[in-house]
Amino acid sequence: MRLTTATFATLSTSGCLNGQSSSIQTVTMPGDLTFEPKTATIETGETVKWTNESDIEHTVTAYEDEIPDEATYFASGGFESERAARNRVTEGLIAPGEDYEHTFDQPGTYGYFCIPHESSGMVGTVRVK
Ligand SMILES: [Cu+2]
Repeated sequence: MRLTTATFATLSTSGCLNGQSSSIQTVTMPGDLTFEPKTATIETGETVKWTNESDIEHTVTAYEDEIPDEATYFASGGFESERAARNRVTEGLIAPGEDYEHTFDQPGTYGYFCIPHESSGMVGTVRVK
């Protein structure tokens, strides 16, 4: 009993000390045309880092009509609209081993996808509490 409590306290303390790194959540692209986890849940102000662990290129592209009204549009390549991202897809590609980050300042639900593999169901969701 006592040991369990002590262990828990230690974990909590290290969590606080690592405030900087714990505010980044990682979503991977493991190579089977998915985002893992498919739904990532974070706190407002936290950052999601998408890492491409596959050997092919992907994008992270928000669905313009599946993000909160007040939210800033986001897409790998830095596009300001889904249309621009789709029109200039090669500029938004995340190469194998590369990553893309976005910080979420507005709570809500965000839908996004990979342009080349949208038809294969490569879509994901970020829930910002
Ligand atoms: Cu993809």
